[in-house]
Amino acid sequence: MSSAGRERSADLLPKQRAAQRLWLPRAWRRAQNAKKAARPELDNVGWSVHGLAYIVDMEPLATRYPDNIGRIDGRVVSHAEFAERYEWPRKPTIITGLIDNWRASHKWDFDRLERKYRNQLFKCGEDDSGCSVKLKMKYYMTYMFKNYDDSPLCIFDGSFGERHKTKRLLDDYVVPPYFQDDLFSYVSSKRRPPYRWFVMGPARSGTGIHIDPLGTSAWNGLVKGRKKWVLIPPNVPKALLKPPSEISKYHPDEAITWFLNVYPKLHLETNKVPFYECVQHPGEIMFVPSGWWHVVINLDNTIAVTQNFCSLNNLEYVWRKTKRSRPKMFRQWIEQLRSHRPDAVRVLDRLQFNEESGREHSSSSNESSSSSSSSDSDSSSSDSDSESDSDENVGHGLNKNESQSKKSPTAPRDPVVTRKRRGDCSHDESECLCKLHRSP
Ligand SMILES: O=C(O)CCC(=O)C(=O)O
Ligand SMILES: [Fe+2]
Repeated sequence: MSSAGRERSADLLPKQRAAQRLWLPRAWRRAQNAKKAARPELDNVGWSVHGLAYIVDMEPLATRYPDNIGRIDGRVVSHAEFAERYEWPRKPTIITGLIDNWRASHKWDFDRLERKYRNQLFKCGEDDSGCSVKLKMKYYMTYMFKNYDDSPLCIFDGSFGERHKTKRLLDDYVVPPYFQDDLFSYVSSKRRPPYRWFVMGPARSGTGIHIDPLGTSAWNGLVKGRKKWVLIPPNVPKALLKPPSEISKYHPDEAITWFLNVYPKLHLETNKVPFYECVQHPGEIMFVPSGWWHVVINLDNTIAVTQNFCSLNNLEYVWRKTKRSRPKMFRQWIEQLRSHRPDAVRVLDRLQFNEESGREHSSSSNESSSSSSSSDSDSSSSDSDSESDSDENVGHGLNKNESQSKKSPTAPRDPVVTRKRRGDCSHDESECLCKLHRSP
């Protein structure tokens, strides 16, 4: 049966109707098993405990608030200009004009994907012991099109590019030219952290508030549907961004909880927490710079691909995070960079020098005392806390951020702060939302 049982029964021939009667319960059982494994805490109450599918209209999220994020045409803006205007100053933006040329723009529709990958397993969660929870594409599609869950299961598959039967998806998109130089490609494949994900999910699913892991930046190319994004500068304390615990008993870390409870407050207090927000449309690529908080909710059934990377422009942040949380990988990686990338060596030498000369101590006193970032290992933070140590080019407001001086991507940053912070995410695998814990 095609199209994941999406046809109305009245349109079906009797034979097809019989097939659907058998098919739906099986697909449903498989999805129930996956849901049970991925979120056992919902076993007693069910996945639609708040009835959000019936009471939340997603359209106001799409239309009520104006986009305040800039867009650039990826066919017109050169790599050097992108680095200078966005990557180096860590300014989020949406890139248009590149996805039209991807094969995915015509190959990744729901029916075609279902036909081509119908029996392939895709990861849509993790169980208590950190093992992947997977569903065949055909079952996931049925679930996606028919669910009424508050915060539905979402495919977030970080190993599609490694599996024989799904790696063909790699041929359907092109890493945007701005992001092709990934210094993590010098990490051995055994140790390299997951870095690319195939993402598919229905309305109300999404990704709760987090910072991407290891100081990496990310791009997220949307092929189908719409995603609503909010991006908040690195220096904003986590405490201002978390849903109140009494409200979010069942779905504390889910994007929908954030949009229903925290987002309206941010709008009332825009002077307290500056942020970007926008609706990403099909064909658009979001650029998320290192350290930025972000939260994403799907407004429709969506298909996207996202990759994280380390470039010369965010090496400083990645260096700091990786050194601390992946020491073995770090040593091996730096060795490789030193032998193959003289351009990176200049940056590494400066970081090393600053660390050894103790510069990090001189600036740690600048830390905002209001920061709560240092105090916990919040499950909703992907890679630690907010970056409150004032080393950022990012100002306290977006306007300041926008008017940052334009430095050349290779100009030295000073001072480089490598102060150790308390409470970096302990990466408790059972809780953390970060991409590392969505590993294959
Ligand atoms: O749900 C999404 O598409 C956003 C994904 C995201 O932020 C991430 O993968 O780190
Ligand atoms: Fe992210």
